[in-house]
Amino acid sequence: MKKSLFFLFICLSLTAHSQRNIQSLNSAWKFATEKEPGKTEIVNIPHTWNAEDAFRDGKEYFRGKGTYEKTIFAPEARKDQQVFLKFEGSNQVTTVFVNDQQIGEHRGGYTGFVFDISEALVPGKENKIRIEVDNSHNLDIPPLDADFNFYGGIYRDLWLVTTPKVHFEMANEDAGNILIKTPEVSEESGNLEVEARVVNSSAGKKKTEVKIDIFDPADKLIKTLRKEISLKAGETKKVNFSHTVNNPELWSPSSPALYRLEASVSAEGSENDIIDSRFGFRWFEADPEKGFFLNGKPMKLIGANRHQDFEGLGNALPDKLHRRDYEMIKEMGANFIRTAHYPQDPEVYKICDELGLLVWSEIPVINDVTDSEAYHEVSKKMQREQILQFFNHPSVIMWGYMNEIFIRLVFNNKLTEEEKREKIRTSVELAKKLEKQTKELDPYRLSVMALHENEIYNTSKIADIPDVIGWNLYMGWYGPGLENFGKFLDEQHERYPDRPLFISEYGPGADIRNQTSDPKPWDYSEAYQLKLHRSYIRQVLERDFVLGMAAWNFADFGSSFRQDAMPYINQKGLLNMDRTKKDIYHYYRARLLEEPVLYLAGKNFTERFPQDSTEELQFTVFSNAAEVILNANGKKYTSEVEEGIALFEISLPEGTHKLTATAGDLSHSREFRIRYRRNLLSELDKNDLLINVGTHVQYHDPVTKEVWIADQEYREGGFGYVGGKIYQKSKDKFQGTASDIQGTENDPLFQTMREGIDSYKFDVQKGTYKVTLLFAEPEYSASEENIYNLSEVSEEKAATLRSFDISINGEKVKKDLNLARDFGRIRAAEISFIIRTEKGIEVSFSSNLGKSLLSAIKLEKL
Ligand code: GCB
Ligand code: CA
Repeated sequence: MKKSLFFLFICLSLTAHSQRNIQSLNSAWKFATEKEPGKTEIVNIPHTWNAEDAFRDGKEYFRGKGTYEKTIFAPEARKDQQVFLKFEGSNQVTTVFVNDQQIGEHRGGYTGFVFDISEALVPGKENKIRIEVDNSHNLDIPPLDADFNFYGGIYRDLWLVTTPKVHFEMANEDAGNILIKTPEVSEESGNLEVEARVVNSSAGKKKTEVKIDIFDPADKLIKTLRKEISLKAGETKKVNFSHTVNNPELWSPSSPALYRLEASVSAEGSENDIIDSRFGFRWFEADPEKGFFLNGKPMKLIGANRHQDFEGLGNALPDKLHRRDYEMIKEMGANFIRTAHYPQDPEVYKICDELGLLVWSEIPVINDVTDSEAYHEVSKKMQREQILQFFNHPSVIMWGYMNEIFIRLVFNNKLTEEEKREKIRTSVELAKKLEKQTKELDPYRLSVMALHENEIYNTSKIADIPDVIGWNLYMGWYGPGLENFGKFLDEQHERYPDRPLFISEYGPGADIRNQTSDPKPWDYSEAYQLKLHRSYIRQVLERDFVLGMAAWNFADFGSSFRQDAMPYINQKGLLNMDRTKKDIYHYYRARLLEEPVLYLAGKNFTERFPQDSTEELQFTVFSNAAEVILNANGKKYTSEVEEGIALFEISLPEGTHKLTATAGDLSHSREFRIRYRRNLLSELDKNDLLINVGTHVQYHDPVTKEVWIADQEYREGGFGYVGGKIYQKSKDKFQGTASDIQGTENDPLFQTMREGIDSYKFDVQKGTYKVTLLFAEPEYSASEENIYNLSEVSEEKAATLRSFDISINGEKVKKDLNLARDFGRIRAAEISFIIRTEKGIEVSFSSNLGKSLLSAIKLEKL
């Protein structure tokens, strides 16, 4: 064919349709696990088999093999096409069989991969597809260990892609097919380098033309580039293009301008393959002294880390929920997101491009490494897949490759010094390999790793390897003192002035059922969450050298071995796991957004119990106005806004009050119910009295809607405890026990308690009452021995034996209560007593051995 004819052919085929066919293969798979092979069910992808058991059985959730099967019909025409299975993510070893022939295996649960099944398919027939997925612990595959669940299954979309015989490369990890680089960008010009790989899967030699169309953000065609190449049968060739766009529209969080590139390859006698990709022009820099710069302008990066699981779904989310999360992150005023510890759904990177969120994406090399060739190779492959798959996204600015890699080593006292040295050596070696690979694949972005607060990262010199260092800092939570955060940063900056620093994680656990105006570390209150985040934001904003900060975590997430206020859930989220917002989310809006924000806090703290009219209550309003007015009980109060907070301390009469905050044109109201503690006993006819013993925290039961008020000391004429101490595992952690209390969902109520308590007193009137005592034995080692056998009990056992008697108004109602023996350890127990009194109720506790305990008490008038 002459050249002109050849072009005519191309033009004709171009006006025809795109020949690549992409269809989802999500529906109706026959599925079973090796745990229950007889139990097959029909499931849809995205799918995980751990959506429930990871929250029911804790760390015992099923990790093993699951098998997916279905048949697909391959039309005759498939003979002339290439057919691929394209996975967006499947955890963690995936093996594909077509008609029982093994096609391939992919290791790693967080990146995409593609299998060419063309040869194995029989055209004109039903073909059997079997996919085995295994999420067993595997020493060769990161993550080995982490504070999140490794849900098994094909948990992201699965696609069936058919292309013409001559097509853009699909194989392996190059799922992006085309790399768009912008090595030099300025206001005046944007340099574009495009690298495409074309494959000839046909039996003969092919003369092809590769064409690139570039469209501006208004989708106007601005340039067409062409190249002719010829390919031998079976050959793959790289094709490069370059172009300069003058005065490019720059991509940024406030103006996320996206260009688009369409690439097509056409070959004589064959149909076109067309693909497209978005990209953007921006440049950035991390200055160790002045902080982060985007497009030449300073920008403090502020945002959050995000895990990919969701209430009830495990990690198997529809795209819509991924998108919704990032929309909420943007609506919070954030400009930054770290994809927690692994690459996320492809949809995530698209939406970050569209919304204007800067991204740190990392691979799950976390907590520990295996000193093996295999582990190192899988890690490298993951990094390669992540980089190539998400290369074109202007939102991505940093590639991460390790998180807290020495944390297991530091806490593992079984390792010998020699073993520790070996771990350090192999980790440093791996970091060097990953750094090298990252830079080879992508010299245009920053490399980064996240560290926990420990000198070992400096002494091992691992912290000298990447461009940027992220510190995961938990002062005021795992360690003491909020102000130690800033001190630590200053010290690091002074010692390593050339190292750009980022705060990759920070935040306390917070449970919306726990409320107080007097927050303390580990009380899991929303107020403590506010206190910590407020302080950290201030300390970062005071320091130009800090590039930015990412809260841990955007939302609560599943972690099977955790025992927070809600077992199996890490509760450091700004949102709950179902994505309802905690108050702190609104605080970030007030701190970060430029548009006016006003939010009267206390969504989950609308019931207040001051002593009486003399005790002032705290009301908090989040705003970015200079001043906020609060209307309450017919009075107007004014407060200046400091660090996004207007604080009102006012006293209110009993009753229900609608409070209204106003600032400028905005107003926000909320109803609060005020009851005086002084009057609670005289109102027992109407309301029961419930007390969360052993803590300053008020607890809201979301099921019964009951409120258990914070504990108080007894005073004449009132009610409260006498004697004893708040039970605390450690003196700085106001949680009681952290254990998962069996037999209740109200863990925080039972976790906190008073130990050695002498009595609980209520100065009530004559009448009949029901007194309910709530307990939990907090010690795993508590002895079940009988106190009467004490002479036969070893000293060691006697030390863990807890036995006490209970009397009410002088009458013994319970003898030798041994919680471990009578109910079990770490288990919620409740005992109610019906009593008549002429005057007052005194529940007293006397110990036979060990200390008495009380977690909560409820008084009802019958
Ligand atoms: C960390 C880890 C993260 C944990 C977090 C926590 O430093 O990087 O995976 O979830 O702390 O909550 O303890
Ligand atoms: Ca309690």
